[in-house]
Amino acid sequence: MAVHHRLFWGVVIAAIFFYAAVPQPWRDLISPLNLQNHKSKQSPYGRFPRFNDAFHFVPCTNTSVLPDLDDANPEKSWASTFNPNPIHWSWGYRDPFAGRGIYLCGYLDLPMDYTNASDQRIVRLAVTKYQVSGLARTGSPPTKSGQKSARTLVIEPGGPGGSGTSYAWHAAENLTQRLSFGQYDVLGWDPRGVNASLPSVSCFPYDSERDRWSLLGGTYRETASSPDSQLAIADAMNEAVLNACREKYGDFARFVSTAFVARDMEEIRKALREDDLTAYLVSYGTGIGQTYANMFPESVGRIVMDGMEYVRDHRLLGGFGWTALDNSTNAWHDGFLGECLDAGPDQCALAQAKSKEVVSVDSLEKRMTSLISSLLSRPAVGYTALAGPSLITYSSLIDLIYMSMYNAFTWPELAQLLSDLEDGNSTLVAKALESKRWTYNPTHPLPPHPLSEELGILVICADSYDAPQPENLDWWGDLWHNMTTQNWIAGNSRFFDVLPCRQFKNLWEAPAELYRGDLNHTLKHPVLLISETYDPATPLRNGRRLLAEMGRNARMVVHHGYGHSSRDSSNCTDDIARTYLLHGRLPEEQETNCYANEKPYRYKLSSSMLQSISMYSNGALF
Ligand SMILES: *[C@@H]1O[C@H](CO)[C@@H](O)[C@H](O)[C@H]1NC(C)=O
Ligand SMILES: *[C@@H]1O[C@H](CO)[C@@H](O)[C@H](O)[C@H]1NC(C)=O
Ligand SMILES: *[C@@H]1O[C@H](CO)[C@@H](O)[C@H](O)[C@H]1NC(C)=O
Ligand SMILES: *[C@@H]1O[C@H](CO)[C@@H](O)[C@H](O)[C@H]1NC(C)=O
Ligand SMILES: *[C@@H]1O[C@H](CO)[C@@H](O)[C@H](O)[C@H]1NC(C)=O
Ligand SMILES: *[C@@H]1O[C@H](CO)[C@@H](O)[C@H](O)[C@H]1NC(C)=O
Ligand SMILES: *[C@@H]1O[C@H](CO)[C@@H](O)[C@H](O)[C@H]1NC(C)=O
Ligand SMILES: *[C@@H]1O[C@H](CO)[C@@H](O)[C@H](O)[C@H]1NC(C)=O
Ligand SMILES: CC(=O)N[C@H]1CO[C@H](CO)[C@@H](O)[C@@H]1O
Repeated sequence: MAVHHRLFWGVVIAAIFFYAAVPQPWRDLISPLNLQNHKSKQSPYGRFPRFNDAFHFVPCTNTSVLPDLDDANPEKSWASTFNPNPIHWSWGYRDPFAGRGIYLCGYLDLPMDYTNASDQRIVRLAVTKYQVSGLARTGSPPTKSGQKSARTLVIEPGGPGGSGTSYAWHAAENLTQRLSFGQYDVLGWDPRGVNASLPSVSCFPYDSERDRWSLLGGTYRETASSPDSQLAIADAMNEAVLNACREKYGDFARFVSTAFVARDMEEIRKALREDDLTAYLVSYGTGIGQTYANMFPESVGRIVMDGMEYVRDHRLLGGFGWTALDNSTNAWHDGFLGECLDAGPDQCALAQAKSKEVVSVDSLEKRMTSLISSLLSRPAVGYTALAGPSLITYSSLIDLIYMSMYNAFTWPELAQLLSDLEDGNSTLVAKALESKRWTYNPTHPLPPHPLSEELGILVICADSYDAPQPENLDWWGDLWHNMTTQNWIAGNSRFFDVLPCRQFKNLWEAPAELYRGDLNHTLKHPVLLISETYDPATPLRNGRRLLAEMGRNARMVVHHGYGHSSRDSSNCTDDIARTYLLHGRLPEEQETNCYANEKPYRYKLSSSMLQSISMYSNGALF
């Protein structure tokens, strides 16, 4: 969230800076004379929203907030938020004279229940589009400027629960460059229940309440003196949280399944007036993509999925959790530790020998294991100026390690922090935990809405609703044991994602729609899958199984690199994705191997920038 604000404000500040710096002709069109026309709602670029625009787009400002669901005339309320003064708009970073792109904000109203025409309720989806050609000035001769691109790259960052509008703010300019040489507009939306879309699901009235709660709930199995009683506590807490969701949102949980999200994406395609869909879908977004492609095979244009899920697993009880467990410990061993030693002590603090012994991957792994397990009997203590006293627990440290496996760009930092902790200095780890773990920051003003955190659980549990469920907790206790034994890094975190499903069924009727068909429909155009060898959340095995089922309706890049999705950049992967998105051409072979350009601990600045941009999707669910 902090990251989003930084970039958002960056845009505003850049716009002010440009105003001061630009020469005369540009100043003319944003001169104070033009700026005073607030009442007429005229701008040098005309009026917004444009006539007949299904998304009601207006240039984004820092005050673009969607009209409430109970607003009797939302279009009018929205139109009145239009600020005709272009200095308040969010322009792209590029030179203001050379085809400035612009961020447009809008919304799409869709049925809450697609399966019941007599249910009048709607969801209002927040949409942010980066239009690469910028805007055309009123009265200027028609050019490409101000027009939508031939295809629009629809993006989705995953989750479930990730915000597509935030993703657009962070990444649209990079993505259009990387994936289309700047040819395509980029559109992100907040899925139903998420962030700025309405309703937005937060079952806690304030983020601080959720923080408190998570302190109790996030306890790892290894630290519990009695796993059974710890499980009973976690289960009761889940019941309380889901019950709060039902109190606050009624039957909404019946309408958030991935099948409905796929229908929303089809409505977005129609609103764009494009014959078929062009998209870049990441992580859980690939689950939306697989479902979409098989529900709407005739609408499949050029769809790239990156960080592969296999949605058949999500139909099974706990599947969303256990399907993720294959490779995070490989990433730790071969990547975090192995590449550390390859890079050497100048790049990685842990490569420094602490005794006369030569450091090997195995000896380093032993040292780390004993450091981490030492926290089982007693947490380490720390201090931060912001929070005061702090504890470094076994559970919180492993949470941090798991998060870091998502993005190899963070590894030097993690190595330094573990090395310091080993030497008895907890300053860095306390600071990292403080910034990663808590949402509420008492020094910041209270945000207008709490985060839509609980939406993710509702989607995961809706998608596995019809799986047979054991009555008692024993099966779940077994699953917890199995998952944490298989994977000490991801096992607990992934188990906590699925345990709430035990309670979901007691609180809601069946979801209005679940897609249960095959995944091998014949598509209008084949899709491109990108699946990573060391992905800590979406293992290569998932991509392979989907590819086997889809056959010639898909091709796959096996991306040899670290981290979640293809953020460990590879020119080979990018070239294949771009050729496909721009020209519709795919490799002949089912699988193509691509290798990351660089190695962890040795990234150059250019790719570090890309990495930090994508660090946004670093949440535990993604
Ligand atoms: C929006 O940005 C303007 C500066 O462009 C600032 O004066 C105003 O306070 C901001 N409004 C909000 C709600 O942040
Ligand atoms: C359809 O919606 C109507 C109006 O809200 C409601 O009364 C009815 O129960 C719904 N039917 C189903 C099958 O959900
Ligand atoms: C990504 O965007 C940032 C900020 O606009 C820019 O500095 C960087 O060069 C971009 N990277 C790519 C690969 O386009
Ligand atoms: C990922 O996990 C699978 C299944 O456990 C294993 O066969 C494969 O070797 C692992 N990949 C890597 C790169 O270690
Ligand atoms: C602990 O680490 C911090 C951060 O690197 C450093 O500023 C501090 O001096 C260290 N403390 C001691 C006692 O070495
Ligand atoms: C746990 O693992 C055991 C041994 O592989 C297996 O028999 C059992 O079905 C698993 N239980 C669950 C709930 O996954
Ligand atoms: C899809 O796979 C199923 C088996 O799972 C098979 O019966 C069906 O014929 C396949 N459909 C197509 C279009 O290949
Ligand atoms: C990847 O492409 C960039 C931009 O074209 C180039 O500068 C870089 O050298 C390439 N890297 C590799 C490893 O091919
Ligand atoms: C309305 C709302 O909740 N908006 C949030 C969407 O997500 C971004 C990034 O997390 C927040 O900054 C917004 O406040």
